[in-house]
Order: sequence, then structure tokens, then C-alpha cells
Amino acid sequence: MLENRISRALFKRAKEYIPGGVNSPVRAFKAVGGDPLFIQKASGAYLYDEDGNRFIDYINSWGPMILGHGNGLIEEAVSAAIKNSLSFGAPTKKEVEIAELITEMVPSVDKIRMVNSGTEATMSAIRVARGVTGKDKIIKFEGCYHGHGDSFLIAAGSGAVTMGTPDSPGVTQGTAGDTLLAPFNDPDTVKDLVAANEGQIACIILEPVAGNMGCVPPEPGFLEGLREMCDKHGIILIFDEVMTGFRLARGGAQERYGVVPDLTTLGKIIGGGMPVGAYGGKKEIMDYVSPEGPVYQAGTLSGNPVAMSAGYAILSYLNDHNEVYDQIEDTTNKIVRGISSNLKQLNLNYTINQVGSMFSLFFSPEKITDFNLAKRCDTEKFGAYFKLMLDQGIYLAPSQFEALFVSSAIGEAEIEKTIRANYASLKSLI
Ligand code: HOZ
Repeated sequence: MLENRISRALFKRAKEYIPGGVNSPVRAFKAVGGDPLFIQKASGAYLYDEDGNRFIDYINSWGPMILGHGNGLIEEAVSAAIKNSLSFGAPTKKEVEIAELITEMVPSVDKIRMVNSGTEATMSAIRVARGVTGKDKIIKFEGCYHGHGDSFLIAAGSGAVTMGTPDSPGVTQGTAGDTLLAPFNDPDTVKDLVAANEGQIACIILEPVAGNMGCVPPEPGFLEGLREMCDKHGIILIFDEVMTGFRLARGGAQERYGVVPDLTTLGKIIGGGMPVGAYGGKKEIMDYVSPEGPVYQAGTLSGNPVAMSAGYAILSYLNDHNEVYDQIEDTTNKIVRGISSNLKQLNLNYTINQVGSMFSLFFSPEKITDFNLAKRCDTEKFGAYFKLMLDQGIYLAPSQFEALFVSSAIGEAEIEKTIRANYASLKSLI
């Protein structure tokens, strides 16, 4: 059993002053039971909590730490930037350099605007889509999560579904009415929605590989079909690549699947662990953004020099070291193969989804292609599994409805330990 006396005491204090004791809901461990661990530090593949326990990290800050924790390059870049002050609220050279780099790495992006989080990026992107098209409605997919902007908290995945509030109170009916919903991987419903709302739809937004209902890949032809539909009806296609950008390939899911969106939202890896988001796309669309165009969006800390330095350091590294993608995919393949073999040996028929270095073990025998199927998983069993893994030093996302992220710091020893812990955990659940 894990010794977590200090974490428990901190959680008790936190609950007095912070709603639910956390600054982001999934962290409260509500979906898996028990008290959250308070993390003190991390290094390479490992997290260390306040009680001195060590865990192999499969969250990696929900994606950004693709090179593991404490990467020297990023730390050096941040230290150098800090010496020049933490913030200016004025343009900097680093902003130009990172914009040039991103447009090189993600060819669909001609121009990019930096913001502070993925939520800001998606909120701004749909505003631009509405401004450009003069239309109000958007189509989103059930179980996709695009941050906590009002328009997206409808059938939302991630923490919203984990906490049982996929449709959050506080979102007005007017806003909700402009968000049309389709099941992920269901082009026919999208077609029907487009036909029933002809001339009213500004954009279709999706995670090209969903990571917020667990990892759910697009079925063959799904992304291509959306691209065609958008072209035919003058709808802007937005790929939310906050999770997949710079993770599934240098150019994100759009490179991996060869489908080009009009707008892309980014976050997580783009800041190397600092709070950063961004949205970008075709020049003619991005030129609608203020001060070039009429669509307003601004931010005091946008393009913050420290965050830009961290982001530039990690992106330049990834740009020059494409082999990282093969390495983390290979690591993930090994883990997934090990878990599959455990399932076989134990005669269990759970489902594993994987794309590159993202994966999920679903406690369900069904093929998981959408939110409804994901929701049919045995979440109680997942909770028990999560705790058993934690007890053996493996830190998974504390919800069935989140993808796991593999970093390049995970080596053979960690792979073996993870597979062994998975076997023991699954066995004790039978
Ligand atoms: N919404 C994030 C995962 N999809 C969780 C972020 C966090 O709790 O840090």
C-alpha cells in the first residue's frame, strides 16, 4: 500500500481554499476514488510525490513533456529568458522565430497567433471561423473536448464526462443551440446536420485523433470525408491538435493522416511545459484577426518571452530530431504488445487503442470508435486498476476517458516494469 500521509494532509488543506482541492477537475481522482497525490518534482520518466514515492509517468503533464521531465535544453532556454525579465507585453524576436518554425513544421499554417492555453486557442478559432463566414453554428463531436469554452461544454469529453457534467450548467441555451453534435466517426450524421442547416455552419471542429474520451482514432476516410464536405459547403475545418500537434508527427495528426485543415489549434507541447496555446491556418483566414482584420482577440501574457523560449527550444529539437517520433512510437508499441499479451494470457477481452505515442486500455470488449462506446466501459474496474497500478509505481491518467502519453524518457526498464504491473493488476481484478 502506498504511503500518502503528506498528500492526504495537503488535499485536506487544499479543499478548504480551492474548489474540490484542485485547479483542474480530473486531478482530484474522483473518477478512480482515493485522494490525489501531490507532486513535488519530476525527472526523466519519473514523478515524485510529497511522500517520497516514485512513479513512471504516463501523463507527462497531459502531453507536453514529450521528452520527459527536466530536459536540459528547455531548462537552459528558460533560464536564459528569465534573465531578461519575465514579461514585457511587447513584441519579441522569439515570437517571430517560433512563428516561423511552426509554419515550417505544420505546412497548413501560414500565420499563427499565440495565446495562453488550448481553451483560448479553440475559443478564438471558432470566433475567427464565424467572423470569416458570417455564420453562427458549429459542429463538434460527442466526447471531443476542446477546453472549457461555453460552446464546447456540450457532450464534452475529458474532465467534463469524468465528473458527470458533459453538458455544464452555466452555458446558456443560446450558446448551446449554436453547437450541433455528431458522433465521432459518423460522417452520415454530419452530412444530415449540414443539409438541415444549409448556409448556417461556420466550422466543423474536432480532435483528429480523439484523446479526451480515451484514445479514439479516426476510421479510414472519416477525416477525408469531412474535408470534402467542408470544401463543398464553404465550411471551415478546424483540427484541434492541442494533444496531437507535434506528438503524432512533426506536423501533427494532419501530417500523419494527410488531411489538411483550414485552421489548427495547438497547445501542450508548443509550450514545452509552460502555459501556451496557439491557433493558426491559411493566411486569408488568419488575416481576419485583429489588428490586421476585424475579429478581436488579445492577451497580456500572449507570446510571453519565457514560454516562447521553452516552446522554441522543444520545437527546434523535435524539428531536428524526427527520430524521436519513431522512438516513442516503438516504446508505445512494446507496451501495447505487452498489455495485449497479458490480456490474452489472462483470457480478458479488453480493448486497446493506440495511435503513435498515445494509447488507452478500455475496460470493454467492444471496438471503441466513439463516445457512446467509450461510455460503456467498466469505469469501476478501471478505477480499481488505476489504484493497483499506482501502488506498483505506475502513474496513469486518473480517468478512463483520457489518453496516456509516452515520453522519450521511458526506456526498457520502465517498459518491462509497466507490463509486469499491468499483468499483476489485471490478474488481481479477475
Ligand atoms: N483536460 C485535461 C486532460 N484532457 C486535464 C488537464 C489537467 O488536469 O491538468
